[in-house]
Amino acid sequence: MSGYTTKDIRNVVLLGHAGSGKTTLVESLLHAAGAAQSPGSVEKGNTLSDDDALERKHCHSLRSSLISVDRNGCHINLIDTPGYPDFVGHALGALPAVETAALVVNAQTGIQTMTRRFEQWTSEHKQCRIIVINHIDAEGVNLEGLLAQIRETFGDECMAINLPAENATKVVDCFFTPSGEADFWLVDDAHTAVIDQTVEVDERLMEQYLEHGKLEPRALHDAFEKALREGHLVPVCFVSAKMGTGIPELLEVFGKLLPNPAEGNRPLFVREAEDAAEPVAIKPEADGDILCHVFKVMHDPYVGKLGVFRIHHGTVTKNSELHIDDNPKPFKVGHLFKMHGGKHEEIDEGVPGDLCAVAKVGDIHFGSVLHNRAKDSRLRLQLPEVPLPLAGLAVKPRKRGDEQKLAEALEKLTEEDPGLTVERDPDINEMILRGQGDLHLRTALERMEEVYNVAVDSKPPTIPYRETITKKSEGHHRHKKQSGGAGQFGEVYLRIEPLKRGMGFEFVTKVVGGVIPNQFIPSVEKGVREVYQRGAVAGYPMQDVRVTVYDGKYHSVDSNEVSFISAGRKAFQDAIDKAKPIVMEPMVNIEVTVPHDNMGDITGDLSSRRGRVSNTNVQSGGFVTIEGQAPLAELEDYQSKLNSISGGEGSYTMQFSHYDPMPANLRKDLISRFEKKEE
Ligand SMILES: Nc1nc2c(ncn2[C@@H]2O[C@H](COP(=O)(O)OP(=O)(O)O)[C@@H](O)[C@H]2O)c(=O)[nH]1
Ligand SMILES: [Mg+2]
Repeated sequence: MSGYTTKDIRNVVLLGHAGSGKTTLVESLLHAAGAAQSPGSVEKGNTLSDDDALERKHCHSLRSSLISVDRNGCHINLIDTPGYPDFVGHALGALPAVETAALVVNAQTGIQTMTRRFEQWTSEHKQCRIIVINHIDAEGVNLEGLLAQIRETFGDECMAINLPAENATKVVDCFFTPSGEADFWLVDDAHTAVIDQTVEVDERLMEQYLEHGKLEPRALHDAFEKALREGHLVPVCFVSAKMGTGIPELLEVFGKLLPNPAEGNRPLFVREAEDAAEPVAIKPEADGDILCHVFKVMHDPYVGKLGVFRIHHGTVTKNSELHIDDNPKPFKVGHLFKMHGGKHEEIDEGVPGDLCAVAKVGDIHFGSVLHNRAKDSRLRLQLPEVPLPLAGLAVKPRKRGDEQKLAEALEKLTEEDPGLTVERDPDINEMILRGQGDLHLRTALERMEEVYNVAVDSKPPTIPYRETITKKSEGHHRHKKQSGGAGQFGEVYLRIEPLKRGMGFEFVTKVVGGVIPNQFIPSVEKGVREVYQRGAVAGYPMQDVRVTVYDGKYHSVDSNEVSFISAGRKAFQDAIDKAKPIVMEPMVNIEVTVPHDNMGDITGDLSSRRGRVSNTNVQSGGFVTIEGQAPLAELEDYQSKLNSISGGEGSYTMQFSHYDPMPANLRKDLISRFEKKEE
């Protein structure tokens, strides 16, 4: 199958809101290129990219999927991605592996939130872009209006290079050989507009153009690539993935106009150095050292863990020995694969620019750099930032003894998805799975049960409240027991005082004259720390307290460690009771983006959640961003509320800010719940 070289490769990631038709488009492209017998359908669950059992069950993509099409000597690698914001990690992860992002817009629904976000990300990351307007066959769509809206939202660089014709049952070319009549606009005008835009990036070409008034499309190639790289031109194409309209034309555009790996913007590699990281430009040359990066990890039931990578430099063969990041011990590639949805095919070699995979390499993870010389051990690729996962679920195995199985399943899940993390909270002995939102977490649970066969119990994670004191006080306890044999005796006097936020715990000894012998001081501290970690009023860890032990008494026969642990614990508790203890709650900074019309509802809802708004910013396309702060405890169901207010158009991010004292009435609730539990 091979036989192609770097210049024949096109790498394209399909991005767009869920339902825009990306998965259907892949099927349709494969069919038009003669690869698939008949195109699969998302509803029937027989597409190549939605190959996973859960994707078929839910009829939408949950992970990125790599498929290639060979056509007219071009090898096109397509990465299909999920469009739901919850699975954005999979989509963002694929960006550094490709030259071009194809933004798929559903003509029926217009530009939607995720498409807007993807457009922002890809233009920020200097990715060549193309816009594919899909669903042009649907009833009552206004394609002319949509094109105008796209230009208004994403800029006038978005220019049609073909146009719908004969009531959107055909498309006519406006670039290579403009002729025929379109449903709207004049083909010649569209042609001139694209040529004018293209020559603007090349002065010499511009002069030729002005002189002759005409240029061959072939003469335009280099300028066209430059315009794509600079974001000076974003071609727009029309298709119906379902009917096949515009699909052969789109394949032609991919092959003839999109950049090959040598023509795209260079990936952002940096060499880590002592003081600052220096950028390194990598040209895709076949000879010389090997440099790759892993953009996807997947667990296949037959071959195990697969690391899918992009070759940036050199040629990878079965005999290549590659290091992972700064690991001094290389692994041997052994078997090299091309992925085709869930299937893989063994190949002999991978050329620069191509996307390949290796199996059974334990240490490979998302973002790993693979290379063949120690000198490159400090090379890193700058990865797109995936939003910090804040939605959480505390998980534990339903069956005792499944702990190991659960840990393994969680590891696989987080390896596959850069938007998912696992935290262990030792304070409360909880395992917390964090993701982008409710759907994300539910899907992860489902995958654990159905794919990894671990039954899991889950509940909202305990909010990490903290306790502290607000004034100085003193505490005392005399521990004395006389029951039969040896007695127990220990007496402790201590002072406590609040410390500044973030100072933590301090334990000071000011005992004079050995009234508490040195050997028992650690026992006193142990007792104090027990209370500090477990909490004194509501059952949450304390913070920012200094404890000074200054007096006490011991007994030469009856005193022992246990006595002083107990005396320390109770003296500290006694002091806390007199020090006006409070409960503190985590506050987060929240940023909500919604259509302008929803602004009032969002700010109203935030203040009903004890939040406050600090700023609002108008965004393009009729959106606003509202910034503010709110208690984490009030935001548990925020995603679903936001969805219902904004009809699914809204999105939000949040980040931990600081701890604030809880209002007295809410604190009382927490405390009484704790007291009931203690009884
Ligand atoms: N009418 C029409 N429906 C389409 C077209 N492309 C996709 N669909 C349908 O739109 C839905 C979403 O398609 P899918 O490929 O899963 O979208 P994705 O979420 O972007 O991958 C499915 O029901 C498809 O059958 C199209 O060009 N025309
Ligand atoms: Mg899909």
